[in-house]
Amino acid sequence: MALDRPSLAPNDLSAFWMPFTANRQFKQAPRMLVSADRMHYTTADGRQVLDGAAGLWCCNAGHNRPKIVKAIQEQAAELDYAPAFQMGHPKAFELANRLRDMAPDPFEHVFFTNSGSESVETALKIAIAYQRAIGQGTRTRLIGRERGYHGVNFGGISVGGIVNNRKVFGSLLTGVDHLPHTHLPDRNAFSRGQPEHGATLADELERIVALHGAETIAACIVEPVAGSTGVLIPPKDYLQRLRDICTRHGIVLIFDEVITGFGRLGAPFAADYFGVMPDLITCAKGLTNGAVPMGAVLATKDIHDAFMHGPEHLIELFHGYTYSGSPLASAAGLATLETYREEGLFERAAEIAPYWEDALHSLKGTQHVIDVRNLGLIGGIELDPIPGEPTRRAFSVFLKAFEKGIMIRTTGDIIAMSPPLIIEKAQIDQLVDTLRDILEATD
Ligand code: PXG
Repeated sequence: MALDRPSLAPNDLSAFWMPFTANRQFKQAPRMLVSADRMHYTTADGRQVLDGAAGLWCCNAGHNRPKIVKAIQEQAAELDYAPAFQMGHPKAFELANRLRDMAPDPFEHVFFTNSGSESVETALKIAIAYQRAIGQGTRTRLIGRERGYHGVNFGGISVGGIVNNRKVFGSLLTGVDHLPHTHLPDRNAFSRGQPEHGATLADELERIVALHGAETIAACIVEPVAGSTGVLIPPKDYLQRLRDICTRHGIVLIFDEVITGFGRLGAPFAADYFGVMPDLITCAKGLTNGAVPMGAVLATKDIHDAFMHGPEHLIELFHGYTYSGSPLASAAGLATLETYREEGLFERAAEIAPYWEDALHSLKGTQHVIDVRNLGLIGGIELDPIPGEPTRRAFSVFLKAFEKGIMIRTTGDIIAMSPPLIIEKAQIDQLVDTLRDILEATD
C-alpha cells in the first residue's frame, strides 16, 4: 500500500464496509486521517489538510480541543457506564440543564440519543405520541420535504426526500407526504444569504392539509437550512409561514437542527437565528463537538407535560437507548458547551460570516460554477454537471482538493463547506483560492 508510514496503515482494508463511501474507489487509493488539531487533519503520509467541513459538520470548535479531551479522559476513568433506564448519573442531568439554558425559551426538556438519525426517530415518535396524549389520536401522518435529509433510519428516510437514500429500501413508513423543496435556481441563483423568492412554497402545506385533513396529520419536519442535499437556504419568510400553518392546524413543527445547531449560523440554534420557534428540535453533531456520539431532542414544556399523567410508577414514554445520556457523551457535551461559551464561538461565527460570504461569492464567474449559496458559516457551490455523468465533476474536485490540502464535502455536483467556527480569514482565503485554482484547471 502506498502509505509512507506503514506502521499506521491497516494491513487489509476489505473488512470495513464503509458508510456512504465508494468502497472500491477508496480502497484503491485510501484517504487516511491519523490525527487532528484545531483546523487541521494530518494524513497517514504526514500532510496537513485544512478542514473545510468540520469533520462532517460536527467539530464546530475545531479538533482535539484540550477541555473536551480532558473531560473524556477523566470521565472514562471515573464512571464508564451507568444504566440509562430507571437509573441516572449526575452529568446527564447537568448537560440537560445546560442545553435548556442555551436553547430558546420554550424548550425546557431534553431527550438524549446517540446520533442525528436517532434524534429524528425520537422526535417523530414523540410527536405522534403527543398527539395521542392530548386526545388527537387520529393524527398519525408525517410531512417531510423533497430533498430533505433526516438521517438514515426508516422514519428519517420516509420523511426525507433524497431519492438514492430511499429507493432501494422498500415501501418505508406509510402515511407520509412531502412538501416541495425550495431550490429555485432560475430565480435565486447567487443569492447572498436568504433568497428572495419561494416563501409561497410553504403554502403547499395548506394543500397537503386540504388533501388529507388536518385531523390526520401529526407533524411536519424540515431542516431550517438543508445541508446534505446541497445547501438549500430557506427563502425569506418561508419558515415563518410554515410555523403559522402548523399552528393553525395543530401540527407539531419539528426543526431538524442536526447541522444548524451549536453556532453554525452564528446563533445557538437556527430557531434563534430565524426567530421562528418549532415545537421540537433535533440535534447531534456539534453537541459533543463530534468527539463522542450523542444526539438530543429538545421539547417544549407543553409537549413534555402532556406525557406526565397517570400513575407515577408507570413509564410515560416507551422509548430510549442503552446509551441515552451516557457518561462519556455527557462529559464531552458539557466540556463542548463550555468551550463554545468561553471562546464566544457562536458570536465569532456571526462576525466572520460576512467575510465568508464575500469569499465564496468571489467564485462567481469561475469555470463550472452555476450557483453560490451561503448562510452563517455554511457554503454551497453548485457546479455544472458533466453531461451524462452527474456527480463526477464534483467528486473529482473533492479528490483534487484533498491532494492540495483542503477537505470539502460534495453531494451530487454541489460542493458543501462548513468549517469549524474557529476558522481564520487567511484559512477562508486558502479554501476559496484552492477551489478556484482546481476549478479553473478542471475539465
Ligand atoms: N438530520 C440532518 C439534518 C443531518 O444533516 C442527520 C439528521 C443524521 O445524523 P447522523 O448523526 O445519524 O448521521 C444529519 C446528518 C454531509 C453529511 O456531508 C451530513 C450528515 C451526515 C454525514 C454527512 O452532508 N448529516
